[in-house]
Amino acid sequence: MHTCLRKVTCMNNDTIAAIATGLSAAGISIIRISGPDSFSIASKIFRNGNSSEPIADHIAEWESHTVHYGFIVDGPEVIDEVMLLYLKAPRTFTKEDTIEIDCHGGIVVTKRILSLVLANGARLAEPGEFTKRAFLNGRIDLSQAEAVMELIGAKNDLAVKNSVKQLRGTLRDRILSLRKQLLTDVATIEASLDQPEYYSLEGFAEKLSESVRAEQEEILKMLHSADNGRLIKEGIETVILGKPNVGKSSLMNALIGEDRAIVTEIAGTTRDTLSEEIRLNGITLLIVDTAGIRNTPDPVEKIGVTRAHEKAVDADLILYVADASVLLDDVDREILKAYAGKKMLAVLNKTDLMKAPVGAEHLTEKDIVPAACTSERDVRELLSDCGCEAEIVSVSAKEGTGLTELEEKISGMFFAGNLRADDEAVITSERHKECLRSAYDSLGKVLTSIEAGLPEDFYSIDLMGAYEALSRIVGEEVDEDLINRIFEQFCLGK
Ligand SMILES: Nc1nc2c(ncn2[C@@H]2O[C@H](COP(=O)(O)OP(=O)(O)OP(=O)(O)O)[C@@H](O)[C@H]2O)c(=O)[nH]1
Ligand SMILES: [Mg+2]
Repeated sequence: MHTCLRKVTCMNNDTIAAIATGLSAAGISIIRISGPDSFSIASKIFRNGNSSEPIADHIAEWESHTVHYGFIVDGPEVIDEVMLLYLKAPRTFTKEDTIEIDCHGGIVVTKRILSLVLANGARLAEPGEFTKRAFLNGRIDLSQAEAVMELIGAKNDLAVKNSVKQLRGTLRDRILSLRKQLLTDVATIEASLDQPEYYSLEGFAEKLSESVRAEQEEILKMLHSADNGRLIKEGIETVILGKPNVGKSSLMNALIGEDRAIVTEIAGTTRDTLSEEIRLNGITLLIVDTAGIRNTPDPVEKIGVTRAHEKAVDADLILYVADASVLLDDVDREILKAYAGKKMLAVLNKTDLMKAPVGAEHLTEKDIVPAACTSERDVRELLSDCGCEAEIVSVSAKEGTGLTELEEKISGMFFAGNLRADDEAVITSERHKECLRSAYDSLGKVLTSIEAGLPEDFYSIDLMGAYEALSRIVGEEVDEDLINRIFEQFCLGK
């Protein structure tokens, strides 16, 4: 189906053009042209170097992958001084003849050159059409094309790294090797059904179930990586939770580096949830400040507390904040019990209040701590009482101490080391996840058939079902509609 799709689309291969750079005043802009008429269009609007000669006669003789200095002209009018990249098929992104014009970055100039290119025979490219052509012309598979899109939209270093891995074909290679294994299984079954005198199926069911289980395990690994995939792509939703006045909003402000949330000494200051995005050691955190948890008659604050709980339920990480200058109580206990199953980090804030005042450094901690105070040990005991497995970090949101340790702890809790060392791309796409799930289910059916002692041709049907589901990831066995929907999400000029 794949080859057929390619043929259909390549038959009416016209020449497309678009502005490949962002439309704002910049040093340079790039106009990209791809398709069979790219060179003839360039020859009509480009004047080489200092010569006043048109280039029509020479362009076919140019060496591929060369850069040419000159001017874009509309008849006698010179529009801009440019560099022109001349790239002959098939060693180009789209595998088609390609021209790139680097012009001055003014919006008006760039648009004017694009109009001129269109007036001379190109059609305005649809969003993602260059990448779509790269896919349809067999330069990249669908997972690589999707990686291009993810790379453009990447919000953090890890997302960039991951999409580059996928772009280099790590996912494709894994899928192809799984598919090869499935085909070998099917071929063995078919051969023995066709020629039972040469191929025996003796003991085959056991071997097959072993190999199907291994394939399922591989798929499961990829599906598990999708949990990380979402966090990499969208960020880790980190909800700050705790009693009123413990310094949640102060911690939020300290982490994002600006006075975003209102801070006062009045308990119950924060009423609504407030989200901010930060990048931390290459990952993205979506930090959510919430209203302090307490039983309150105030209807507005009550709604705030409900919202805090709603956010906490869906959080990827809870930063539970306790105030070192007051005692832990039943509300702390309730909070910890409610979220014992979640990924959590305990933050003991206001530890600056536990320090010896200037001139009294000779005093021991015991002499200077206020009567009501909480130590790391107290927090640890309560955590363990409530069944929470959380590490504790002592900080002062006010003085900014302990924040680096807190940040390191947070990033260490996610993808700890394994993603960096691991050379495999993480699944970030819902589409890939669906295909993997469907392949996994088909393999499950093979196992059920084996256990039920059904005839071998039943195995083949579901093995092929898994094969097809995996093929959809790399863009085979997919219909044109889906292809169009995927590429429509791209930006113009890519
Ligand atoms: N000494 C000291 N004071 C702090 C620290 N962090 C916060 N505070 C103070 O504690 C008070 C409460 O801080 P907030 O950040 O508003 O506390 P909150 O948890 O957001 O409070 P609610 O919004 O009411 O739930 C303010 O007066 C802060 O200046 C800290 O690390 N040290
Ligand atoms: Mg607050």
